[in-house]
Amino acid sequence: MLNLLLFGPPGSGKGTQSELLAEHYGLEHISTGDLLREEVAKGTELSQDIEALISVGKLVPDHLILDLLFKHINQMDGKKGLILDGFPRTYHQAEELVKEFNARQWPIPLLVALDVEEEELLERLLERGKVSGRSDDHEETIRGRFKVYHEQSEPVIQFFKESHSPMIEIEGVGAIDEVTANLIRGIDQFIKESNN
Ligand code: B4P
Repeated sequence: MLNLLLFGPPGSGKGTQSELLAEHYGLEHISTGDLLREEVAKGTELSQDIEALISVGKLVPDHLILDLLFKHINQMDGKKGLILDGFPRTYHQAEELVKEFNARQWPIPLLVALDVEEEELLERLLERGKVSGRSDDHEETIRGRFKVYHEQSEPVIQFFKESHSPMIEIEGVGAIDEVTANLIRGIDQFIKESNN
């Protein structure tokens, strides 16, 4: 069972590449950003709290995303491996993920970190903002999301190092298909080494 985590700053291509990798490896793709946007679309009381956080570039509370994600995973048939896109985004989410996967006797996922410079990220997200209609794709919020990424999400890398969990870093700049090829090369190498 192959399990992957697509990690990186906002706009690094997590969503874009996760879909392509899910297709290539036959994995179930789960985007926590999409799960939250679906929750917002339902228009419940919780939706308003989530939208208020997303629109200013803040993360939603860990307990909320953990609950939403594992409920979603429990509804799946569980045969396919998973690609989680945008999760974990905090040290605590990473700890809980490993606990949960251990409890299910599933292999700890490979963390695939996409590396892209901030100027390129800003350009991509402003471009996406012209068509996405997303409340968080404008400059002030994007800069806030970069700050949140450095402060709250980068420690996930630290967790993976400390716990000796599998991790690779991949150059995320270039045409979309070039980045996909880089990713597949890195992941295939990991699979080969784990089978030896
Ligand atoms: P997400 O939905 O995860 O969004 P993202 O980080 O902005 O985007 P991503 O990296 O997927 O970029 P994409 O492929 O679209 O999160 C949104 C919000 O939800 C968060 O800020 C947070 O509030 C909340 N949230 C989500 N998960 C959470 C969690 N676990 N805990 C707490 N809160 C959570 O690419 C961006 C653009 O670049 C696209 O337009 C794409 O076409 C373009 N692009 C991609 N690759 C390119 C390339 N190689 N060259 C040129 N352009 C490229």
